[in-house]
Amino acid sequence: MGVVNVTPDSFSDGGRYVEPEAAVAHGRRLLADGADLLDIGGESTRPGATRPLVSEELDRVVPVIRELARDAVVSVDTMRAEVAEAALEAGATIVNDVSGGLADPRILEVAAHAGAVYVAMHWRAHSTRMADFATYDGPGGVVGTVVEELAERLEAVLAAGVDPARVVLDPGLGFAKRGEHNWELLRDLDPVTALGQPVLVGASRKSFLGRLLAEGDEPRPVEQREHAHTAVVAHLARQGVWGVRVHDVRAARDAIAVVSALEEPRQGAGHQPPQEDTP
Ligand code: PMM
Repeated sequence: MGVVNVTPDSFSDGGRYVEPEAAVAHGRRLLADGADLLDIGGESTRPGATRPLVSEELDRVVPVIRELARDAVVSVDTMRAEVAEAALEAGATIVNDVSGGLADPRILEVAAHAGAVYVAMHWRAHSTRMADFATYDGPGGVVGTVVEELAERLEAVLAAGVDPARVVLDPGLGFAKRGEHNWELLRDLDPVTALGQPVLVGASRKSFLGRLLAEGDEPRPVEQREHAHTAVVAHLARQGVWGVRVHDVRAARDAIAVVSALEEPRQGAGHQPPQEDTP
């Protein structure tokens, strides 16, 4: 899943694709790099971010979705029912709701009514306040608690009428989670997979990678976290996740090709013809 942030303030690529033409061109580049689908969002969820008006969010995403959905599978990254509805009308077929239906419960009915795929991410509060909710003191620790809270969201999603075959779950790395929480979730994804739904994970460029690679107190800058992220993608591919939400599609594709080659030697390394003459 290639990320197209049509926002002035995302931590990873804020402002670069805020003009519709730039966002569409970026989406096309991600498709050329091998993205299976594009995730188009108009609200930054970086820690501390304030929310755009509904009208602003609509103006950002709808024209970009309309254009890219002509030749790509498109998901809309939104927590708002109204935006999801307009995005689905414009050609999106997936609703990626980082709040898992908590921010605007009507979004579940919108997804159900449209027969859309619905991604429910683990979430506790909007970006201005989420750092206050990063505690997981229960007996199951962060993994047990996230699984429990995701299971509740799954129940709500199904109760709203979304087809069970169309629900994807996401542990929500970085959302009301500190670095150690993200690492624990990455280490132990099986309980999330055991909920029986496809799993999506977004680790790309996130600050826990910046801190891992810090020099002294200086986190590694956002644009220099890609090698570490590629290693995370290889790990996730080994876990059999359904999807990875990434900014650099080429790097992720390469990591997945390596894992496929290791797991299925005869079909592995993608669809290359055999090259007998190379060592
Ligand atoms: N992360 C961001 C935005 N949307 N959606 C899902 N399903 N999972 C995520 O981890 C996720 C998301 C924040 O990252 P960005 O600012 O780079 O888009």
